[in-house]
This record gives sequence, C-alpha cells and structure tokens, in this order.
Amino acid sequence: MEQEIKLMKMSEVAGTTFDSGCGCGDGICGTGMSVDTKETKENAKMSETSKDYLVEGMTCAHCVGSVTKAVAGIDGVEDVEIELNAGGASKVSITSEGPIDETVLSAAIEDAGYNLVK
Ligand SMILES: [Cu+2]
Repeated sequence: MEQEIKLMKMSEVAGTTFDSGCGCGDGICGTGMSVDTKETKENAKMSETSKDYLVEGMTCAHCVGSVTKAVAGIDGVEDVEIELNAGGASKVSITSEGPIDETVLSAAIEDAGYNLVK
C-alpha cells in the first residue's frame, strides 16, 4: 500500500511539471528528452551519407558561399563541398547524418537564388 501511494505521488508530480510548462533541464522531462537526442545522434552517425548534386547558376566564390550557407543550414547536413563550374552546373557534395530530403534541398538552393539540377 505504501509503495502504491508513492508511485501515484511521483506520477502526479511529473504530470504537474509538464502541465505547468517547466523549463527544467535535468528533471524528469529533461532526462527523457536528452536520452532521445542521444539515440537519434548515434543512429544518425551510423547512416552518415555523402552525396553529389549539381547546381546551376553559380559564377563566383560569392555564389559558392551563398549555396554553402543555404545547404549547411538544412537539418542534418554536416559538410558541404562545392566544385565551382562558372556558367555551368557545379558539383555540390553534401555529407549528412542521413539522406537529405531533396524537396528541402531544392527549396533551400532556390531561396539562395540558384537551381538544383539533380
Ligand atoms: Cu557569385
């Protein structure tokens, strides 16, 4: 009986914490969140991917910088390397924590003012 009462109290505390929108980093909810993050990162490392794309419209180092910045801002992207082919399609090598969503990639590149060929 005593154990049951203690368990109920703990879940009540946890529920209250969530309902009040706590900002704790090391409480019950904070611990749960950090465990999830670690698992995601470990899984991501296992599936690290490197893929080449072609982007049209880059003509100088400034363009390369713009595209690099745009691509690097995408979730999961770890490294971006661009071989500039001024006036043609430049090779963009992207290393990421997993497959990149090409819709997101294409949108990011278009936002920067360039065109993802493939
Ligand atoms: Cu330029």
